[in-house]
Amino acid sequence: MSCRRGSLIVLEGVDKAGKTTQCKKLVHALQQSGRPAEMMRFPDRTTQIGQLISSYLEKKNNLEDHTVHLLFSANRWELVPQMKKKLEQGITLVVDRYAFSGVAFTSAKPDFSLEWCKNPDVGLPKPDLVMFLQLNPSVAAGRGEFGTERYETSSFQRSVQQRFEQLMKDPSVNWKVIDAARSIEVVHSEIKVLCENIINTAENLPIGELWK
Ligand code: ADP
Ligand code: FDM
Repeated sequence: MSCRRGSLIVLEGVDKAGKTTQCKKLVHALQQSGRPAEMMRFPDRTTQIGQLISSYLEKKNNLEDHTVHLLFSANRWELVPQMKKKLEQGITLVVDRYAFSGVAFTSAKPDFSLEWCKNPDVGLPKPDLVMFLQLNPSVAAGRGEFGTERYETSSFQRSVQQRFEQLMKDPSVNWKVIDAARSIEVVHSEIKVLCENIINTAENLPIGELWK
C-alpha cells in the first residue's frame, strides 16, 4: 500500500502535568487542519486486562508488583494490531502515556531495575515523538489535590520523575521536553508545531521498534 502512514505521538509526564488536556487539544487541532488523528490512552481500562489494572489502581484488588507490571505491558501489546492498522491507514495516534510510564512507575518501586522493567515492552511500535511535559511538583500541587488512586502521592511522584529523567537520556528515543508550567494555549502551540513537523517527516518512514 502506498498510503502515507500516520505518526505515533506520545505525551508523558507526571500527574497533573497536563497530558490529557494537551492530547485532546492536539487531536482536535490536527483534525481541524484536515489530518486524521485519534487519541488513545494507557492503561486502556476498557479491555479485560485494563479492568484488572483499573481495579488495582483503584485499590479494589492487590496484585504482585511484577505481575501488574506485565499486565500494563500486555495491555499495550493487545492494542498493537489496532494501532498498526490505524497508522497504516494514515491516522496519527496521540497517546496519553505509553511504555515510558510503565517503566518509570514500576522502577520507582524498591528492587526494580530500569532494564527489567523495559524488557516486556521491547519491540512495541516506536513513537515518532515523545513529549515530556515537565512540571515542578510544587506547581503540579497547585493544580489540585491528588486523587485516591494508587501512586498518587508526592513522594512516589518524585521518584517517578527521577526515573523519567533516566529514560530521557536514551538517544534512541525522540524525546522533546516541554515546559508545562506555561498556559494551556502556549503549551498547545508548541506541541502542535512539533507534531506537524513530525507527521511530515514520518509519513514515508517505516514504523520503528521500541528499545530494539
Ligand atoms: P494529566 O493528564 O497530566 O494528569 P490534566 O490534563 O488532567 O493532567 O490536567 C490536570 C489539571 O490541571 C486539570 O484541572 C487541568 O485543567 C489543569 N491544567 C492542565 N494544563 C494546565 C496549564 N498549562 N496551566 C494550568 N492548569 C492546567
Ligand atoms: N501507570 C501507567 C503504570 O504504573 N504503568 C503503566 O504502564 C502505565 C501506562 O497508572 F499512576 C500508572 C500511571 C498512573 C496510572 O493513571 C494511570 P491515569 O490517570 O489513567 O493516567
